[in-house]
Amino acid sequence: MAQPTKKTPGSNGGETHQTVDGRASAEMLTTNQGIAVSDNQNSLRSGARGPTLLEDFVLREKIFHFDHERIPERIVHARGSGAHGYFEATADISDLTKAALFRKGERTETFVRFSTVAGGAGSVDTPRDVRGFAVKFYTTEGNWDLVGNNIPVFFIQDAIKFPDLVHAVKMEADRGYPQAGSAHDTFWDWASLMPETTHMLMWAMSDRTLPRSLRTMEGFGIHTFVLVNEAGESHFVKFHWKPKLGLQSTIWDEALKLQAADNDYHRRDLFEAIDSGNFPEWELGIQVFDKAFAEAQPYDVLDPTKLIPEDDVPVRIIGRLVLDRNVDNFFAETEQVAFCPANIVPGIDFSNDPLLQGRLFSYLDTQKSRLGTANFHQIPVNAPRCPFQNFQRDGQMQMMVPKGRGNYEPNSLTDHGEEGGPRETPAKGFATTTEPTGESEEGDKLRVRSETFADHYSQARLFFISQTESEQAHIASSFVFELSKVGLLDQVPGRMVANLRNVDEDLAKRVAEGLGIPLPKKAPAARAPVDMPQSDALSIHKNMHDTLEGRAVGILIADGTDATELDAVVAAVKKAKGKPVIVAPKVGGAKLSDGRVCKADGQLAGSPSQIFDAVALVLSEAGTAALLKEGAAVQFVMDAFGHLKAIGASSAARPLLDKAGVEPDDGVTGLDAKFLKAASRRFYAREPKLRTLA
Ligand code: HDE
Repeated sequence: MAQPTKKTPGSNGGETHQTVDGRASAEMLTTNQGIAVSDNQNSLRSGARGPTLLEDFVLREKIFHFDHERIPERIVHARGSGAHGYFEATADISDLTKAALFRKGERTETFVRFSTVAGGAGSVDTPRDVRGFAVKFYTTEGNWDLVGNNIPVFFIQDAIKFPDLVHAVKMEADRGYPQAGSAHDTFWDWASLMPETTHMLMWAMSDRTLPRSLRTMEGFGIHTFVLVNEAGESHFVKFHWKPKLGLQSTIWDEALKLQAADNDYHRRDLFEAIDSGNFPEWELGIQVFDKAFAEAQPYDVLDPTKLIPEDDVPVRIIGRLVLDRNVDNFFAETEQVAFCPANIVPGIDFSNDPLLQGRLFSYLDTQKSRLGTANFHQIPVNAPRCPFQNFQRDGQMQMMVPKGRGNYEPNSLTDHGEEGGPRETPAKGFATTTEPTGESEEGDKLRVRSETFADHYSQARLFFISQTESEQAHIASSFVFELSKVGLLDQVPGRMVANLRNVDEDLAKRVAEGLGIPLPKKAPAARAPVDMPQSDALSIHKNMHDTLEGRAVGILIADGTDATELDAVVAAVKKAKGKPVIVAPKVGGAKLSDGRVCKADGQLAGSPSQIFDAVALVLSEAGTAALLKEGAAVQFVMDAFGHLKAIGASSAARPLLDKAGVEPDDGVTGLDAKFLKAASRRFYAREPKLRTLA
């Protein structure tokens, strides 16, 4: 019979159990009370065909626990992927901040969660949506959470509008759809009535919301924060994450098809990259500015719908973030991680951004309903790595065992030889600073919006004029697509286009034409927009790196594929740090020219080219002839061409290229060095030949 077991104190069931005689028995299945289970297949019943007995504590406990396995999903950012890593400070910024994590050379453990915003936890990875980029730094001075997005501005200026934004964008209240996308009545009804959303809408309609990978998107703290140095001097700061691999996005048709091809496209990509040792990396950059700069700008630096152009305040790189460990358990870590913008450490402080101020309350509050207890900070993924102690007591799920009578303050218990507990530390403790503006928090109680927040269009225009021609066409086409989905409310598209006329007349005309509606009268602007010089930092295309690193090449083979040619392509892709993925009609593989059977990584029918960054067709004449009759093979090539990807092909594969309608251009090559170069980028110049964009 199995030995009774008892848990090692503090263990969580995943750790080693001890038998009473000291033998480790991690392999032994037990109840939550440590009772060894003898039969996990059959419940206890009265007779072989009789009723189940209430006495069966093994069954009851198992079903009871199962019934409670889910917790409420996040109201926003429900679908996410997390990973562990570290942050390393690479520059000396002690003149700006006393925060220990920014001491040059300091390494800080981190946990990062990326997310979509609108969809539920089980939705897909690739809708057009903003991505969350939340980083928890377990610093030696306590946890700092930088809870940002992949877009540097936000939809609204004041926290009081957040529930309206979220209600409007999430699935409609009566019908429960659409899941995860903004292309529906209620979102555009609301957005077209809120001119302050215009700048963010420009970003949302751009390819920024269609990232190729979580590894190839930027992150932003969005709000203006404050850095405080040892002398108590403060500066304004904006935080930026810049991906080491540069920026990459998909295009709309590809994103749509990805939703069908792989619901977990981003989650899988992140997990596999880390698993294979290709650790995703970002640089942390800061834009630092003072009161004089802030006051000289045509916008308010406290307005979260505005960015600070990098041309005005360059981004200074101060550290790097490396994600080098996947989670051990999705629920325990990625689901239970609790971010809170109010988690801040000495040396960093909040500004008076009214959106940030609202967030400081919300996140703490939401964790109580999600995680069910005020003690959620004790969950391993949330617990600070530095010591933490105070007089907060008890509550559901208290995991710690505070000792002694000292649970109030002040006390004189130490004078009597007892544990008195911790004391406040004026010299080291967090002290709130005044903003660099020296703005006083005193004032009349008013429900107002500062006049300095009134210009809603200048930066939307700045964004549009900073894009390449192809990016501008994508933005115009996205507006057309999204507004074409607005059904019942026929005044909405016109209202939206009326706003867009304040951004760019050409954009407004293109959208109106695409929708087939007359150009409406320009919406009155609360404050007349001003022209700002265009900024390259705002474009994806101008910030792409020509590299194969981190990119996947789909290599299509069939019976008869030349073995030498295949080996050479695979080796070359690997050498360039790309990921070769063999695709064949049968996953069991194809018989190569030398008689060898090459196993496939994916079957053609389930591995469409949208999951790759470039494709190679390594085919013999016979193999090509066979694939010409295979719809999935023709589609594979057609989509690679349509999604502006490089196609390298054996000369024998020509008939397949012809059947797929591939026309020669720089992205269509042989299987030589030219292909590797082409596979490092996309061919946006091809697009106007393939589809009509607005
Ligand atoms: Fe959030 N947001 N938010 N948000 N947010 C949440 O917190 C909220 C805002 C962001 O991976 C919630 O734990 C309010 C801006 C990310 O776990 C909730 C307001 C930005 C994540 C919440 C904002 C964000 C959240 C839902 C307006 C970019 C995911 C569950 C005042 C700077 C974090 C949760 C993760 C999550 C509230 C605005 C980013 C309800 C009230 C602006 C990345 O507390």
